[in-house]
Amino acid sequence: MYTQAIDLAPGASPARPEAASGRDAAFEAAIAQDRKVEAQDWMPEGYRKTLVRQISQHAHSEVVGMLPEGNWVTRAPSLKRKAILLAKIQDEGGHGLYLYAAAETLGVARDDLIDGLLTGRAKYSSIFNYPAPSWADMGAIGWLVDGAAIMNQIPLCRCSYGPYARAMIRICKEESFHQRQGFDIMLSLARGTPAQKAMAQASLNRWWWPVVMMFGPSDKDSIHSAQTMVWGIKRISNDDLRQKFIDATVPQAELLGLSIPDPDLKWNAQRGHYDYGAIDWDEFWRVVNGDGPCNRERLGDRVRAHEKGAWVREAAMAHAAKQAARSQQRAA
Ligand code: BYC
Repeated sequence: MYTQAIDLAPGASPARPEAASGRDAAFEAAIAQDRKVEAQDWMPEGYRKTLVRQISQHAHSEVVGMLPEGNWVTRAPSLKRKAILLAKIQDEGGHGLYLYAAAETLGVARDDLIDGLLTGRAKYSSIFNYPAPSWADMGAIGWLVDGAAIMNQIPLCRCSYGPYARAMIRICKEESFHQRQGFDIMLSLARGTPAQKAMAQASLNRWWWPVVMMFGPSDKDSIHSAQTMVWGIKRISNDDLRQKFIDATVPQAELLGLSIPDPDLKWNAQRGHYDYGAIDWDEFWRVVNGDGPCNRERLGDRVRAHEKGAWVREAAMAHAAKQAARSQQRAA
């Protein structure tokens, strides 16, 4: 997918040797005409840095997002559910890889990005710092977390940066399967025994507000939105996406026969949207800043997995070096 990537020294900026004003004009024209900016095109440093930040945070979220579900692979209630869960988790690892590859086209080294995650320098989505203590959480994560992810990611398929937009197209197709498998788990539980239905309701109660927060701070507090919308990276604001998600999800909860834990949730015919209750932004920022229920556990697990995988990386590098030496010998 990323064969358009060019060979750049890590840290090098993909600049074209043109006069500054011409470069700016070409970039501005691409944005104004809604054309894609590609890796080899000149781009303002702020645009490049913003993309590296967002794409790498997104990649980290996919990788950390494997952890709450990984815990349930050995406890899935049937072979079919286990196979589906495994496939979903594997997809998330794949999404992380497409996204790291997309970030690399901007002249950053993957090792630096991963170091940012492991040292706590880089953010990942707040949502993965919540626990998943019951099987119903596998349903709620797929239905709600992947549902929110799709809502946020569909507009990113139209992002102005080509490699990110193209990665998002494939990711969204897979997320759609993830969302449906989650809803299917919730449906089975909601139509099951009273204890199963209660488990589904308890899970919805736990995940609802963290998922509503996942779209990011309200528009008035979003520091990046104004600029990223001008650049065509973000197409729909945090609050507008949150509203679209709530409007789409309420009827799904009704179909499941589950109630959303928000006493202020009600249809507003005048606005044509659901009104919803106040979001606990203190909780959001606590979690974003490292003090959520599972932040330490998630990061600790990632660091341990990285350390345990050192021998695999070393073996792969040694193999690649051997292959390169052999093809050099053959060419000589
Ligand atoms: N968690 O100015 P703002 C998934 C940070 S889905 C943590 O509005 P922006 C998956 C933000 O980074 C999840 N931090 O920022 C699903 C910024 O801090 P910095 C991943 C958050 O970038 C299922 C500050 O708050 N999806 O992977 O314009 C299974 C101010 O915010 C959060 C993506 O990453 C949060 N929830 O908008 C497995 C989608 N929200 O960076 C995996 C791509 C905000 O200045 N990303 N912050 O230190 C985006 O669309 C945007 O980056 C966001 C935030 C909407 C998330």
